[in-house]
Amino acid sequence: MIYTLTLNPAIDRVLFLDELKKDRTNRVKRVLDTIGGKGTHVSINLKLLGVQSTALGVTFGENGMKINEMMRAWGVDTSFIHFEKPGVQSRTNTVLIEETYHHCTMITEPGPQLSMEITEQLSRQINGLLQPGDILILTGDAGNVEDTAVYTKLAVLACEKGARVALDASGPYLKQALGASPFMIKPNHEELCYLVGKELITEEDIVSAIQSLEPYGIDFIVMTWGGKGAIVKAGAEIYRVHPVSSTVINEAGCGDAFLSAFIGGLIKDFPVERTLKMAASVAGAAAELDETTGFDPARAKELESQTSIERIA
Ligand code: TA6
Repeated sequence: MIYTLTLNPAIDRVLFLDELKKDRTNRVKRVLDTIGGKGTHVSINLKLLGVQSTALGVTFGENGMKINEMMRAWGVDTSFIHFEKPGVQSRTNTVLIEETYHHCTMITEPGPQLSMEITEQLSRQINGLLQPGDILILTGDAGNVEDTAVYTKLAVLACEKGARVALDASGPYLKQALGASPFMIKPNHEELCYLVGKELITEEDIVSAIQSLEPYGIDFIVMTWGGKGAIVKAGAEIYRVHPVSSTVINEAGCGDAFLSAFIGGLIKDFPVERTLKMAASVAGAAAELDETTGFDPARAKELESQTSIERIA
């Protein structure tokens, strides 16, 4: 079984306007509320790929109930730890889509603060659920958690249960959890630069940065690169995954889509190149949707023929 964990899930409010004009009143053309938070997206995308998962996480108030309902509406099993606290809600993130110039700007709220106790509660839940061979996907912002070692502690626990851990986190949370032997990490370009402590300009810079993480023994390092595709270490090989040319409407969530399809390919035991083709095409199809989650499987299939993967190391 695959479990996703979203410590700080969100409603994504997507606002469509022609062009944002600062210091002016901007009247949006369209508003769309969709599900947000990375783990939630991974569970939904896996469902679209025919792969079952259970979405774990922490939700608050009416927004939290809405997130749970939206996940159920997608047919995803959930087991969120839910709190009702006066005046506290799961967050709403805002995605500004400027249609004139195809800009996609994400504005995330901090979300409700989670005290130290949440680590214990999540540890008990995960300890009761995980079986050897399961996969736990730790993904999304953890800046709202008092226990900055929460990802590390949960990853160590998962490994002790014989499960594998995939980590899609940023900043200190990613760096710290490397020591907990994740089998996969999915930094974006900026997060990889932070991880190795330097600006990575060229493909060669990125390859050597990925190789410098060798001592951590991570089987898969998936660096997503926005509109430039991805660079992926799979075992001893490193691949360049070129972006498919899709009609980009909303880039938010494409990294989650890429990660979902990559995990889906591993679960289905696809050869690496086929897994990478599927990941690139699912990410391309996801970019064509107004929503920040989901993708059109038929469109992803169409785009697969346009993917180009090359081994670069
Ligand atoms: O990757 C897209 C997305 O999950 C959006 O849906 C938005 O909710 C944001 O990223 C959440 O990211 P964060 O790192 O704040 O958890």
